[in-house]
Amino acid sequence: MSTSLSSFIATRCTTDDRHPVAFYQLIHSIAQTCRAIAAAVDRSALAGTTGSAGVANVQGEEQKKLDIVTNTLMLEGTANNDVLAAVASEEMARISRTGQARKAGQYLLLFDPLDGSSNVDVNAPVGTIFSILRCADSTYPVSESDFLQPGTAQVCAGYAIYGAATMLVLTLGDGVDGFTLDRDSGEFVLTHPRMTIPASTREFAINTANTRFWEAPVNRYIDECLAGANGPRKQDFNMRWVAAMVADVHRILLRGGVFLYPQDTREASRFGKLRLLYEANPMSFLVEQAGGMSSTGHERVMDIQPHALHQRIAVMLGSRDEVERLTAYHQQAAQPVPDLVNALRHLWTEY
Ligand code: AFP
Repeated sequence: MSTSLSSFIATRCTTDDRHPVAFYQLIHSIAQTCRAIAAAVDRSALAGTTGSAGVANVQGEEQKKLDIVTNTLMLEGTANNDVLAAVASEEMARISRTGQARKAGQYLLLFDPLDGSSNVDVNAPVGTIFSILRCADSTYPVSESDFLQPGTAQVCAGYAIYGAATMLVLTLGDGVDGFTLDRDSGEFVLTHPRMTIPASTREFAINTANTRFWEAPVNRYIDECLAGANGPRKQDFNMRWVAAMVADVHRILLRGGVFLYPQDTREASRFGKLRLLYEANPMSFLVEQAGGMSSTGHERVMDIQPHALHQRIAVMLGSRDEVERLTAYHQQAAQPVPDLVNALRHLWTEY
């Protein structure tokens, strides 16, 4: 017999005493909202909600009409939850419910309501990414600094993908489960229990239009993949790029692979394109829970102490063997100068 998301959550609620009932109701509300977002995406061409809204978000990026519609749906869909202290969104400059008096045992929700929103106009996959943190008990009202917790503090993360089918993929910190929306019954049904990422892969995802801006370790890694069977890797690689992180990560959760959005030399202070709190941390949590790995090239993404709500970060995640290789290339690139100098000194004294 198939397991619905509702019964999956109900079972967790009775067997897992780490969280109150309202926490599981929050996950249920997020799933219901994702169902509403799927319908909004589905109808966008008919409803006239494709294209640009003609305004920019806090990061100076053009907002699509659906970015605004889906952000409102997420805010409204989670509004009536007693344990939700405050909400932060990639589409909002400030947190919602600022200054609210907090109660003990509350949570914080962060989300990107429509990841890859430009894809909507070309009928390609998009998604919603979310992350839940505990809100520290304190006498102060909830503020932005409450959200600045490392990825390791997440208690739940997930995404919905609106593609050929709508799916919800979820972790509560003990594995990853995938549910497919049954459009007839309106229920999410467990179709992909215990998702795991194979350790090795021959598939990578990166926007190669940025090649000239990458740092040396990333160029080395991609050059070696492209050299295929005749190169040092001695095997041919395949490449995919959907331009929606949700879709690229979903493919990796299903069949392995590695996804890179590295730091590049265009804006030295930006440290990458993807948002740490709304994209990198929740996806890293899911990938690690599925047996994969996630790094900036220099450190584990989930260990980073955030300093700003909309902070950006470099991300390399997916199959363990490839992410380990990438971090090794970054380590090697960080230390050659003294070694070279010593080797030259050694040669010089021998002569
Ligand atoms: P939007 O949500 O603003 O469309 O950005 C999507 C995204 O952050 C991420 O989902 C993609 O992996 C990445 O941008 C694609 O970026 P490029 O357009 O630079 O390839």
